[in-house]
Amino acid sequence: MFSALLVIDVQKCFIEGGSLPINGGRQLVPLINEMLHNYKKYFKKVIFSLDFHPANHISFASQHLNKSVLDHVTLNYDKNGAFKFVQTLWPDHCVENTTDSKLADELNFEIDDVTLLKGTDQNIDSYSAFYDVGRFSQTALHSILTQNNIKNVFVVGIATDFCVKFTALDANYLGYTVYVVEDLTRGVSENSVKEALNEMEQDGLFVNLNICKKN
Ligand code: VGL
Ligand code: ZN
Repeated sequence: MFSALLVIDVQKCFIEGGSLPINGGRQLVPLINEMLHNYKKYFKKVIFSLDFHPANHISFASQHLNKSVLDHVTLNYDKNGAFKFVQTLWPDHCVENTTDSKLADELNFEIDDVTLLKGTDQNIDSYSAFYDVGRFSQTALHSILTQNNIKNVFVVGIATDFCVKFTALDANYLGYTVYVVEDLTRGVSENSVKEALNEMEQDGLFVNLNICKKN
């Protein structure tokens, strides 16, 4: 039984200087590198996801009349019956094939690691690295993990309260044993990070796994 490390969205867009900077994002890079240095041998696969949107993506406030960043809109999807998603609106971010969408400089990506794009459909957001927010379509992640006989996933990255949370909850939904390494994540806001950690814990995930050295 094998384990994978999922490094969620550690991209230029989400660190200081990017289009949707998350507090402490840049700090994460050396910490994740140190974790890779110490623990990579325990992971059968290391997978780096990238938020990768078309320039007119539905999650961008710029695509909605009279809406601002952090407003919400309710989107209706009807693929498998009615499904409504309350979409948070973001600044234009992680636009496909821009510098902003690239992995953070200095992140220790190696040749045998996997990258995975998400959020590539203009009409629906995908916080999780497994599914879009309606679970209508999947990325290759579940099949990559299945093919490699991986049953445990460790989740790190950005943002604790969005893409890390949705990825961890979907992994749990798909039957993986999930560990969220809290001190290798950074979130949008303190309150929603707290809520997200609670929500993940309620769902039976192993959160608050802290591996960074404490002084
Ligand atoms: C994310 C907001 C918008 C994330 C992605 O990676 O958590 N957050 N798109
Ligand atoms: Zn996004």
